[in-house]
Amino acid sequence: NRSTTRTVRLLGAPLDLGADRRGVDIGPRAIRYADIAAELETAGVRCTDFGDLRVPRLEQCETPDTADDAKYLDEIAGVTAELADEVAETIADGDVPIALGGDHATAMGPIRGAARAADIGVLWFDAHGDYNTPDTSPSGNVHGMPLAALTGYGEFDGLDWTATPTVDPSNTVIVGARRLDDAERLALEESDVTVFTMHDIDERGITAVVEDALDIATDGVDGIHVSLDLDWLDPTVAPGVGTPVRGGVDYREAHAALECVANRDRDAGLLRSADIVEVNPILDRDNRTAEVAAELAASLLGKQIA
Ligand code: EXY
Ligand code: MN
Ligand code: MN
Ligand code: MN
Repeated sequence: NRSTTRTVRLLGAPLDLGADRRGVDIGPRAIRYADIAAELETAGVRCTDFGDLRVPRLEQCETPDTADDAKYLDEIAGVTAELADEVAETIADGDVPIALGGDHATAMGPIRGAARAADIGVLWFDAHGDYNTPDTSPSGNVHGMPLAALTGYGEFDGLDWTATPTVDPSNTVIVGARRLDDAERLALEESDVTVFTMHDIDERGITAVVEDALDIATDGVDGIHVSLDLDWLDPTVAPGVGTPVRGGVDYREAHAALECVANRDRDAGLLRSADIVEVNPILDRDNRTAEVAAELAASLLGKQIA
């Protein structure tokens, strides 16, 4: 049980080198304009904002070869290493870091940072598996690969840390998957990562699925990281994403899911860090997706909505 007021530290990471569609680098700003700070305060936490990490602009990077199997991997490795340091420092200061992406390659930063201080499980809310490797990726886009890298699957040239798992695959759970590439699906089946699809949510309901996901993610570890890809939601609710897939969770299900996490956190003090990624304001309508992102952050931090 938690008696003192927690402080969330926002860490902006305008990283767009892992995705094809331009605009996801404006995500952190849009989420701030959606007033994530005020939303978080309604959840009873303090909120501080450490501004944005410096990210190389795509125009200034060397253009990758069309055959490049992991585009901008070096630059992404550099940015996420810095973000990992910021996250580790935040946790050492006793605060809760929330990284604002940026594309989903961003998540390598906070998860690497949080895993330095403790053994953690990961809840990965996403339409996708993000379990491709440079060998299996159909696109060469690194935002389709972070979960493989983090669980030590596949070969990532020049990323030494991927040789061993940052998080144990048996404490890694994907929730809401509905589009996996063929090789990715096979690799996931052979892995110890748990995948709950939209089909599972249809059949069993969101809260039953998330309770199971929490049991798995928290088994034998000290805490969890929550990775929230806005394309987890249905595109009618969150249109501002680069890789939308129909048939996602609705607004109520999304809040209910994060409330489950918050309830478990309230009892056990589990939440070490989080990221909110893939908000693309260029593709959005009236900043709706950033607003949903800000509200979901509040649910994750314990705000109860009616
Ligand atoms: N599986 C596809 C790829 O690897 O290219 C699409 C990945 C999208 C990844 C994102 C945002 O969750
Ligand atoms: Mn993703
Ligand atoms: Mn996704
Ligand atoms: Mn509720």
